[in-house]
Amino acid sequence: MDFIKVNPQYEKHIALIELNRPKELNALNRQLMLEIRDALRELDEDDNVRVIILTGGQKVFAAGADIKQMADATAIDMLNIDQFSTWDQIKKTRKPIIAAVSGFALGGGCELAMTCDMIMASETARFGQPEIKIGTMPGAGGTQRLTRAVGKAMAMELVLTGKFISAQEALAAGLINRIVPVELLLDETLKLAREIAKQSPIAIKLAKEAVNNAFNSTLDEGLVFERKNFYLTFASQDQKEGMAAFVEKRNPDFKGK
Ligand code: DAK
Repeated sequence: MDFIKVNPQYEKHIALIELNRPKELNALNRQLMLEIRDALRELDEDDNVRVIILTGGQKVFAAGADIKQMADATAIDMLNIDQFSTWDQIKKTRKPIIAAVSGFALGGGCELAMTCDMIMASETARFGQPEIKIGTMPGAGGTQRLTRAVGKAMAMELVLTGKFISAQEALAAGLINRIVPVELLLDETLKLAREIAKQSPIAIKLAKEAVNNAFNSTLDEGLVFERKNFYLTFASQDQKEGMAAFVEKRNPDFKGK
């Protein structure tokens, strides 16, 4: 791995992926994206991992796709490069992924954060879809996920002007989960990850799937989907353990079975 650092057991059940191309503000070149894809695939299959944190470190999350690498591409080059395998892998990762964003999350960087399940931000975080300023437009979900997260008015403004918003504005718009001081970003993200990692991994997986399904279905379809996943949790030992622990007034010990 040249452009990311991966620690599958940063803490018990919590994996950390760190983008590591600091001089280029973690610009997402093709190799970096493939490295994320491969790391996520492995972590999703690793039974010891329950939650994945994706961060760019304290200075910058990612300033977008690598403009220098894309500048001379033709439409057919863009079509032929299998760019979506990474984005598809993020989307189909069944374990929760938390983005920890400090500094710029722009273009593909903002899209990367939005493809994760939750976003923790430091007070220096800046979000934007500035592709319009370089003669193009978002291509990895920016017009779709941003609009669903913040609504049409703000999404339209960000996509059509390329302006950035602060962490405070992103919080008010519902794009992120919370804002923490820069030096506490990883600690606070770990606290959230621990809260999730101690739950039943089976229930977490099924619940994540059901929430995501809300974006792709009518209310009635979504409710049916939710109900089936709810029933399925009752096939797990974890559900028996969780409810027995409640009755016995003790903490549950979930095994993911
Ligand atoms: N690509 C390549 N290099 C970048 C870069 C980028 N996106 N962003 C920054 N860098 C490089 C700079 O060129 C500079 O390199 P040197 O000149 O030192 O060699 C170094 O990082 C430091 O940047 P600056 O000197 O510019 O630093 P500043 O603090 O002055 O400015 C900035 C920071 C973030 C405001 C500025 O660097 C900037 O505006 N960067 C570009 C932001 C941007 O336009 N991002 C959107 C790119 S387009 C798709 C998937 C994804 C995408 C599309 C399709 N498919 C799957 C189909 C995504 C597209 C995009 O993200």
